Amino acid sequence: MSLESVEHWVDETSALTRPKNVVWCTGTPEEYSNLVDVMLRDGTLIRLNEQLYPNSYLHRSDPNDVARTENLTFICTHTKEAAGPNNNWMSPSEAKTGVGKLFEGSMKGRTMYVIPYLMGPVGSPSSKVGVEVTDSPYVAASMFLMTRVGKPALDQLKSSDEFVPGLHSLGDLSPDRRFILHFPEERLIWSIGSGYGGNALLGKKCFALRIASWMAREQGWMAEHMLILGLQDPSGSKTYMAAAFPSASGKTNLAMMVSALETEGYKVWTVGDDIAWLRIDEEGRLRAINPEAGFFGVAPGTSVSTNPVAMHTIEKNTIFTNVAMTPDGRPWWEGIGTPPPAGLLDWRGGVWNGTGPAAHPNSRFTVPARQCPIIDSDWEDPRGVPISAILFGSRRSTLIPLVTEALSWEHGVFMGAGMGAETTAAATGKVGVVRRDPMAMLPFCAYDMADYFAHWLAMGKAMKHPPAIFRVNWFRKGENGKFLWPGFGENVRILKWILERLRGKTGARETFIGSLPEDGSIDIHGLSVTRDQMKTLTALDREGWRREAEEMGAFFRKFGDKLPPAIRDEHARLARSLNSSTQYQS
Ligand code: OXD
Ligand code: MN
Repeated sequence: MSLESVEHWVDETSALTRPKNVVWCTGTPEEYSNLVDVMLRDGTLIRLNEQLYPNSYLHRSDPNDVARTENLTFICTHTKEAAGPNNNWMSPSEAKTGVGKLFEGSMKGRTMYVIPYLMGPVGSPSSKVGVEVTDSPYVAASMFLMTRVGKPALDQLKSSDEFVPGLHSLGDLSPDRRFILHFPEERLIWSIGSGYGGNALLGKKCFALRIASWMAREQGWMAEHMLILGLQDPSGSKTYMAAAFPSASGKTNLAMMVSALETEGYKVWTVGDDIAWLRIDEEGRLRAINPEAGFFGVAPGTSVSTNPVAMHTIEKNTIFTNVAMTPDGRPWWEGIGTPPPAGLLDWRGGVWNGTGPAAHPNSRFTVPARQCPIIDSDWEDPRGVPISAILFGSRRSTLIPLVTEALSWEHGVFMGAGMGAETTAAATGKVGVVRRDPMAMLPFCAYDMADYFAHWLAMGKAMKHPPAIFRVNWFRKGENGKFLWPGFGENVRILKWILERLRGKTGARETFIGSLPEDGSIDIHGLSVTRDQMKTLTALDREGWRREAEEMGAFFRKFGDKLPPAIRDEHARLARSLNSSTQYQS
């Protein structure tokens, strides 16, 4: 039944895009190697050193096409209000006719790949089917690494009618004719003019976050930009946490952390590094699955000291995009921990002249998750893993303490809703400016964020055992411009503090921004961080918070009357504590 609807949609799509042939993917290893062969022949892929990086390749994208383009990403709902002030909006009819024209004959002379894929573990009530049609073999191969292609999806289609169609064409790769369109009401994705991951691997941001955020609100679950990790304690018991951070802010590093407290028995296990789908179980707890089957991680800064687990994960079967390449065929990037060798080729393929980055700042690795040496034994459990804590984090060089515990679910939702973040290279635009990025979902929530906050509040009410919420910030800098906290594997010390808070085993001082660690309650034995630094990292800077509260207010006011009263009240409470006033028109 549903397979027929897929076939019907594929026929329509090929009539529109007119490819030279159509290939249905069933997900076998042979298909993957055929795709690779096609790309090795036409230069889309370059084989890396087969001894050191078996079955691994380098792809260089068009230099105009290296990151998500939020300005060219649209939500096409019947009313503009549904998309909210946080999205670019286009009417569905304008989108279908205007952008439809660009798809006419866009696949001429190319092969169209039809990729049925499953987001989520096989057999999970949370898992969902997508079908991507693409004229890019690079996108097709990447989908093989990032999702469960073929049989798992077709099997699920036998028992359910629901699938999310996604049409992708490279078009002519011109940013002038690039559009990433979402039709959440009909669960449809159209993307043209880009081959970059977040714009083109439609299972990821387009489906698993934007379309899924819409479905989640309708169906009473949550689709979040969150890593999922398990923290094992010395007794061997595991506590799962989900953490939302904006793009390129260390989610992969946190999810794959080699704990600095491993000899004491604290160890981290990876469930996912980017997206979580969360549901309430029969006992009233929140459970999370990782809808993806691979990692699309940021390469620069990844090294044996910052993320040895990722370095092992990407030793084989990996596609690297826009990294530099050494003369002996190894991938190279800034921060990899080895000096750039003579004759290094930069991300564009020319000999690197030593100025500017050799690897693109948003260069990536794409790799199957099962290769991760610390992948959690339950990462594919159809029920998902129970979540005890939710963390919100972002890059903030000032103000935001190392860790703060929310005073209640409502307060935690407010913390996430008001979160400011310094921008990164994962999206085009200026890097390092603070913008409000609620729950790290600003680029990914397909509907009015005021309704999204209301959905979070409602989910909290529906749970008997809601997770505790924490705000974290590893990115504080001192006056010398250096980070105050060592980060990476040392972040386990903060996870340990969180675990102790969950168990009521350590003290915190309650303040109007939340509960801050009591002096000495964060385990810093063996670290060179001074007590003064710890004081700065956990201090409350009233003047800074006054500005922060004002900036939050300016952001919240964009949502007008729709802003849920609980968020308004939390904001007013914060402002009152700072002796300043906030105003909302009502
Ligand atoms: C990503 C992103 O690729 O958030 O995960 O940009
Ligand atoms: Mn992401």
